Amino acid sequence: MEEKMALRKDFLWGGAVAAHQLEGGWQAGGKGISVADVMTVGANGVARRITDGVLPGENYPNHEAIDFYHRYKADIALFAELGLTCFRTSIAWTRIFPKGDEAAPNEAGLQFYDDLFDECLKHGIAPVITLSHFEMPYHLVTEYGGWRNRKVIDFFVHFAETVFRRYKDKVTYWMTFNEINNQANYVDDFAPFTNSGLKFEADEEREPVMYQAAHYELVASARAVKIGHEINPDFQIGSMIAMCPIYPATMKPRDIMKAQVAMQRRYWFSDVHVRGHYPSYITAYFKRRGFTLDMTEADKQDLAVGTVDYIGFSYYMSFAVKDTDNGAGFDYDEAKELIRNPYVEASDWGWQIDPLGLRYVMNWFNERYELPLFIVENGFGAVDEIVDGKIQDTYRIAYLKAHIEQMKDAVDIDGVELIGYTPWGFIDLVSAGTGEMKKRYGMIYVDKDNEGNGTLNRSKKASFDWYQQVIASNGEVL
Ligand code: BGP
Repeated sequence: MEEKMALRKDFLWGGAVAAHQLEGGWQAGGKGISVADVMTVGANGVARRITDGVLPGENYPNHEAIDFYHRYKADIALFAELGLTCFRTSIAWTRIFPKGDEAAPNEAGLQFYDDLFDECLKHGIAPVITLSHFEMPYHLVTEYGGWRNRKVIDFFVHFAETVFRRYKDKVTYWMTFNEINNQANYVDDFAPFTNSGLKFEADEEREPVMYQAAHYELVASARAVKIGHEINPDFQIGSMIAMCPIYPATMKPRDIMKAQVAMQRRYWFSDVHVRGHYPSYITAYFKRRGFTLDMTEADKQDLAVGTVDYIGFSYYMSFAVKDTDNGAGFDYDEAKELIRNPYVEASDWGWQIDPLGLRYVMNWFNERYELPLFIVENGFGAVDEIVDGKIQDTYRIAYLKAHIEQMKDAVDIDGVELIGYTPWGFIDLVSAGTGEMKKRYGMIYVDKDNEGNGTLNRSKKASFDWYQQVIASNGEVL
């Protein structure tokens, strides 16, 4: 009989968050203003806006977030009770370099993460760190135009080198940019990436700006990986890709081809991270569209050297496309061709729930790259209600259980190498997409509402007890 493989003994069971979505303390310890600090709440279909941060009456939810900055010790004790063996968070660039272009770092900011990581390690929890999770110093935006400017590469690399040196004995697993490929999907210039707040009338204007900014980020990432490996050869530095597979709506050859091209447009980023060069399908696309990027020989050498050690990715949902034969070849028109998949359910926010898709993408990554995988985000955003003093979030348990089952099958049956699993927002925090508190992912409830009212007290949801036994049994008891 075929022997079943189990999850590895040192499998990292964790939870994932990002600095600006939970820390608060937006001006504490000499922290500078981050792009995330000047973004408004966007809800009910209204996009979050990047402002100058002084609009009267606007709610800037990241200013206080869930006040992890002041409460991290008690929170980490609770994470330890949950049984976490790793904790994925990010370093706020503005705590280390408040404006982003300084030569010397801010010692108070460095000390904060020293204390935070020490607290984790004391509880046997390994920090897993993202360098840039949807934010950058606001000053780099106003002075330099964010990632549209090549100079920002040097500022980022200086930041990366500073924290790599400081935490070289405390952190092993790193990621450079959160969901670096997500910027390919936004119709407007999504603030967390190029950080310019620009609005574009058409793809023709947006795309060259986005690709140029993405190129600078990829070079910055590669240079950081190279330096990180020099500082500590044991560092494991990964890519972080937003993985939403795009299925063809039918077996019609045009739908299948359309889905393949749509996948290429989303996933060329990880090809560059892993292979160290641009895939020919994307350079052919640039040529066809007449995009000429500022890409030097030195950039190409950096990309070739700074390749990643593993693939970190988020997985929440899958998409489906239907070709409309719109005369644009196989270039995908999201507004017209993205369809609702009738075979899967969706969350209140329209995110299509597809556990088997997780196994599918694990195989896709494994076939393509043969690198270890790390599921660094997965979760279910919902409005939770307290009934008799506790949130019985059975819907969240069902979502996570179904995904963990598929994850185990990818390991057991398909032979995929998997480092760990860190469900997103396992403690309630500010939504990145909407700035709301009511879109909750947590196993730990935080008492705070959309308007910012509440005690900020923490309490356990039913999913806390459930995940605790999952971890204790290394995924055997679901
Ligand atoms: C990912 C981001 C996270 C996060 C999560 C859930 O794209 O990396 O920062 O918040 O999605 O998204 P949202 O908060 O919009 O529900």
